[in-house]
Amino acid sequence: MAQLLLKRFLLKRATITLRNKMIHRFDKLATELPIPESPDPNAAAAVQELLGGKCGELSTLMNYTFQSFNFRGRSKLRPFYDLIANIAAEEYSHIELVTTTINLLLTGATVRADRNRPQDPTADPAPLANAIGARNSYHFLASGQTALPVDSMGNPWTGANVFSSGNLKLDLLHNFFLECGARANKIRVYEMVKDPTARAMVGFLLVRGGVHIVAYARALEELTGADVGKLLPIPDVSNKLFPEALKHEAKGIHRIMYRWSPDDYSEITKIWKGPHPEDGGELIVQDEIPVGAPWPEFEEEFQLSSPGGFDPEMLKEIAAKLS
Ligand code: MN3
Repeated sequence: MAQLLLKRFLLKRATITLRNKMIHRFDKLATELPIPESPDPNAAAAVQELLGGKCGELSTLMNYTFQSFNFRGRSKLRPFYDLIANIAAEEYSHIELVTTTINLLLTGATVRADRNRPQDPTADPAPLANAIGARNSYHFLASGQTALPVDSMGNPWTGANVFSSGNLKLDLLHNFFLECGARANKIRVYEMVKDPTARAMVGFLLVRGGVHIVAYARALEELTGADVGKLLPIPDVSNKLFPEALKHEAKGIHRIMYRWSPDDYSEITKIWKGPHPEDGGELIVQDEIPVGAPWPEFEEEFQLSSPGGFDPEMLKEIAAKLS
């Protein structure tokens, strides 16, 4: 999880004080993910849409990041700047979660070679035989059975997905649209993929993405007076129909905006307030970030690694030549 901090630095040997932007990173996942029942490379391919698709987490992360970097008139419009910058920080934890889901689904998708024996490429079936039917070949050819910044069809994520117009009303409308598009994709992936890991990830992100939809709706309401909340939900399906989302909503997580900085972004309280447009519960800003969950342990995939073990004598020889 990332935490964006704006911190004052006094340089010891300089007379100037710099305001330095930083990221604090915590080695935790946003929520706990169960281990898949079985490897499922085609489910992993579908989940890629939620990472590198037009409305995927890379897009939400980079849209809000660039909009916050480019934001002009911060003093005058501070609550809106704080909101966009703060949500950008949370999105980092979402790319971690989707990436981890893809990696869990790809683990064991091919027969794992033996660490102590050289892999026989002529074996029958061939070591990567199981990959031939996988929808995304890049998972096996371009990476060691890991996630990539691509969509569900293997198209690379692109900066063309970033919209940063310089007009706050337009950017907020775009962000509202982007989050609703992301929600539609999450629901469709849920309906394509039965795997409990993918569904746990989607359930959690439906709830947190829902917070961001409401946040941009509230921001537009503050800025213009329009009742954007009346449009919700888009698509017209309640999160409460998804057991994996309902679990988090029961804890009130759909009404909480975390403040991803110990000192900054405090003016989000001027936007994140009042009743939730769907269930009427009170919107709450929480200063503490969530505790998070440990990353799962991933074993090596030996068929793609360099030959296991090394000859100590050979290493000595090389070291002698280099010295
Ligand atoms: Mn997100």
